[in-house]
Amino acid sequence: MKKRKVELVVISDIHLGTYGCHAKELSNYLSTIKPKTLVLNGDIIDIWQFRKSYFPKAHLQVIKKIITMASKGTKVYYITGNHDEALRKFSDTFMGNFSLLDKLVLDLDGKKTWIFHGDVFDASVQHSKWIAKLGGFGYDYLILINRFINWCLHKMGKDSYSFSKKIKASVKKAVKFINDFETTATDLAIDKKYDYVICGHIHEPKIKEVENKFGKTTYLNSGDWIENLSCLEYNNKRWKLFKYQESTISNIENEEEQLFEMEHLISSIQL
Ligand SMILES: [Mn+2]
Repeated sequence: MKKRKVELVVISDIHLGTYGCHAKELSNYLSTIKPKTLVLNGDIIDIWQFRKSYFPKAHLQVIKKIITMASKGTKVYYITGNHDEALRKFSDTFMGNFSLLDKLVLDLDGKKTWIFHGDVFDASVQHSKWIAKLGGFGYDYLILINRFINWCLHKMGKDSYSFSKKIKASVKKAVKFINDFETTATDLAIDKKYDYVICGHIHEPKIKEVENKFGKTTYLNSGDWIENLSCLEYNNKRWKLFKYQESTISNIENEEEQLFEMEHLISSIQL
């Protein structure tokens, strides 16, 4: 298969090592691209929620694909997030094409581009329980139970249903949190004269131009690989929000894997 050349790809919030992670779909996507630069913008390996017993092949496959990319010439920047902050003590490590960082500034065709995960705003943005939930075990189980229900719905020929998306949309606080996050990021970016500010963290993919009385900037969020299956691509001076085709996502494709996940759910409930 001929791979699509892309100048820059930004991916965040993969959460490898959790039930919610769509590693197989991400793996499929990674097989189709050949980026010059790949930025992994935080929460890639979920060290917070890491269970020794849960790291399926598909999750390992994602890591392998990224290492292969780096060995074939892709410049890989791994920016740490709150779920992989254990890696922060190794920040500013450079090995060949691979760099481990807290934040990154790139020059994209003369535009100043500021990239960081975004958890740094958790203290300044009004405290929200929603964001704490994104990091909790409860959220991971909610996703897993949701998948099981969707599997049943599919068998009955019905459409899938997303609990957490519904919760997120209906809870005013969650909406306010997202707005506050974006405002905080863009105010700072305008103040620092960045043309683009790129975050992850809040699992809300977006590209929007923002203007305040001091100037303007473009806010970009790469989303996540739990629910939105999204990332950012930059090519020929243009940004695109990539979304993995909904129709190609089967919740749990492989019978064997599905059994594996269900056994896990049952054994963890028994605990
Ligand atoms: Mn995060």
